Amino acid sequence: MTTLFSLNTLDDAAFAAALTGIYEHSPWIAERAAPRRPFATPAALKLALREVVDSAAEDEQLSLLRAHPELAGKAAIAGELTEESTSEQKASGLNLCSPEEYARLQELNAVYNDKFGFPFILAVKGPTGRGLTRGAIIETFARRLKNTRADEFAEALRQVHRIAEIRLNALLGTEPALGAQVMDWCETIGTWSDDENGLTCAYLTPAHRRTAAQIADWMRQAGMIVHIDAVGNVAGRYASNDPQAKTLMTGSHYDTVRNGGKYDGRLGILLPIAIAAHLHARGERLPFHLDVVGFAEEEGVRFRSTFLGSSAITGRFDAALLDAVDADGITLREAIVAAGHELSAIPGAISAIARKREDLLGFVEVHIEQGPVLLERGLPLGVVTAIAGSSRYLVELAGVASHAGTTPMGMRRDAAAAAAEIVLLVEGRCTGVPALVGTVGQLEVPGGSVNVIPGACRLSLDIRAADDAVRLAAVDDILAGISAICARRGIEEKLWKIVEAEAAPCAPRLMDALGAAIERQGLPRFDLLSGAGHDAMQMAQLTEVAMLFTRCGNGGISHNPLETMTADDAELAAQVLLDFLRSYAV
Ligand code: HGY
Ligand code: MN
Ligand code: MN
Repeated sequence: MTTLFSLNTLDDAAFAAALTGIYEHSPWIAERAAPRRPFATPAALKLALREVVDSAAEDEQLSLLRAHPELAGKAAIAGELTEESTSEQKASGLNLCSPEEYARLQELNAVYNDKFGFPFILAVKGPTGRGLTRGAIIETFARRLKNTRADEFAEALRQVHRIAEIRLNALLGTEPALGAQVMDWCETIGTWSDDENGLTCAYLTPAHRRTAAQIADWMRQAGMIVHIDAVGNVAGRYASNDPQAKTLMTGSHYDTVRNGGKYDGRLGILLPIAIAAHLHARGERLPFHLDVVGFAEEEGVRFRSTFLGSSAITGRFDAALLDAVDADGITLREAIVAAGHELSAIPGAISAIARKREDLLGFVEVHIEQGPVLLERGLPLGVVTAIAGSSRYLVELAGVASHAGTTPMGMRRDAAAAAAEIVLLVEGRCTGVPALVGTVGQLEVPGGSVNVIPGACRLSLDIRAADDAVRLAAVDDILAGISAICARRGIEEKLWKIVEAEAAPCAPRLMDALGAAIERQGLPRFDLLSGAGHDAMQMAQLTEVAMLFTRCGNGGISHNPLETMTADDAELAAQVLLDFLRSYAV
């Protein structure tokens, strides 16, 4: 049985020999990593091997890629695959392709090799290590074919490292049990959606309430005391033996954007539940209450205002929002009543949700990075320094709808043309300014027709920055720019501010504790800014906060069905949070 201890104590040649099958036909990688021993953890060993490859010359990296067989290719047919590749391709049924699938793979192999000069490489055992379906493999193959060579070269190397990680797990007999559990739970609730294609779980819809009930159930099974509060937060407590103990909070949101990903928010709820279950199975209690909150609403999809769940926890819930209406004219108040709460009790029940500062030790949120930074650095985890502040607006432009064929260009009051200038204004103002971003995410011509000049156009603004002064200056310039565009074009503008969230710095003491736990996993601490908003920025109004980021695959994409992560990274995040909790000095 190979263990980390044996790998650390073998001589260099025996070490390299023990890792022969980890990187396909490429012994040079383990040979170069050998002198860096001893490795404190498997994660440290994996990182060292990755760093050998990433620091190698490009032609060595290319030879590594070319050492891999095609999927269901000639080598597979000729039975010339390595033992590892044979079992991996078999685990995904690549040895059982239909004639159509086989023909498609051969066609993709040929085009891919011709375009990139190396074979398509994919960890076919997938995010949980249990195997992708042939359909998912073929879809990924076709999607990555569109990459630039530089991007695809980097992605192919990342897939090689993922294959090596899965092979090392098998060699060492280490399975990411907590991580796989969290991935499975994300998969389960990821199938409950407001519409049949893609994951949309908006506030208090049937899918949202089914998800809440399931999260509550998993909390109960983990030995937690659970209730769902008046705004739909699922609040679970893994209680300390000391009833007077203070409380450390963690959690994230379980609502999603339209057609979103399975891990945004949900990872940060399900991962601490898996930790509570782990502690419960051991009868281990903490010197503080561990409260896990599934915040009911963070994305602002249904009622346009964000952080409804966490704002109730911080005592900053805006009661005026109870009259907000969704696209079907249902008010927030009606939605809460439909979710089973007494109308008369609502205002009091919401204010009763608020937590007291003096009861809390802090709030720590685990969340996917939703960007490419950790992925490109080859790091599974990062410590967040601050969460960017954001300003969101809705803009309505009113021009004159008129005949597309008879109205001379100089006589038009075209609302969509004005909107187009505004999109470029936002892009231009925010480009080139560090840690400032601007987005027009919604842009529509209500009731538009092909042959009618748009008389109306609606759009959204989302401006973010690490520094509030930078953000507010950009907002001022953009709003002034919109007025100038509308004045010049004879367009009437109306705009509503829907979100104003200040940047939230993370607490150095909590960051340091997370960083130390990451280093105890044999990984380097890496700090980074969060461009995405999170419940932690709301919780920062009430207590000190910190965030632990996990790496996102597929180029770091998020708010998209392609959002992905691995069970191994979820496992590392769980081990780091567990260590953080056990080491937390009250
Ligand atoms: O938009 C955001 O930053 C978050 O994902 N709601
Ligand atoms: Mn999100
Ligand atoms: Mn989120």
